[in-house]
Amino acid sequence: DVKEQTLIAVKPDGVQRRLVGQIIWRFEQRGFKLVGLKMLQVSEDLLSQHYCELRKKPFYPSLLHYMTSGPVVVMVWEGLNVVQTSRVMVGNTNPAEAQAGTVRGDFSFHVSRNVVHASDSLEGAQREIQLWFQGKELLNWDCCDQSITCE
Ligand code: YYY
Ligand code: MG
Repeated sequence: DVKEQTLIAVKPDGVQRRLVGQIIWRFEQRGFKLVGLKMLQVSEDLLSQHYCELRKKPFYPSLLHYMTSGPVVVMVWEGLNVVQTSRVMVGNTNPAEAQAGTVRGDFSFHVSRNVVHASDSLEGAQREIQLWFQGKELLNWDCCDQSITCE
């Protein structure tokens, strides 16, 4: 589905380290289409919904603390297999196991400071996009190279 969408977020450590541009560049370079983008200071309420599956984990309190420690940049990217491909581009959750060439493998070494978030499934992506964005914040537009890259 060329209209598949995923949620990518540059976490507070990535914003502090001025990695936003490089991370956006990787998704542009791969050929995906940006359909939503904003910078915000996240509330604990939104984060607890975003990470609802992790709330029993021992690292959960420090995860919330870190994710609310500064602004994040959150994006929706669109394209064929974008959910799965983005996970590959972002790399393993634990940067020690992330391949060089992935965002985490190139920019991080600690699991709790892994720079970026990417939805892990189609259903997860849909849930997260609805949580972070209002429908009107997502643009439906034609990218000029679409007929060349994917049809
Ligand atoms: O989807 P992904 O971000 O790759 O990993 P999750 O298992 O969903 O965990 C979310 C988030 O939690 C992870 O990116 C860092 C943090 N975390 C942690 O601080 N310590 C762990 N042992 C596991 C995850
Ligand atoms: Mg996850």
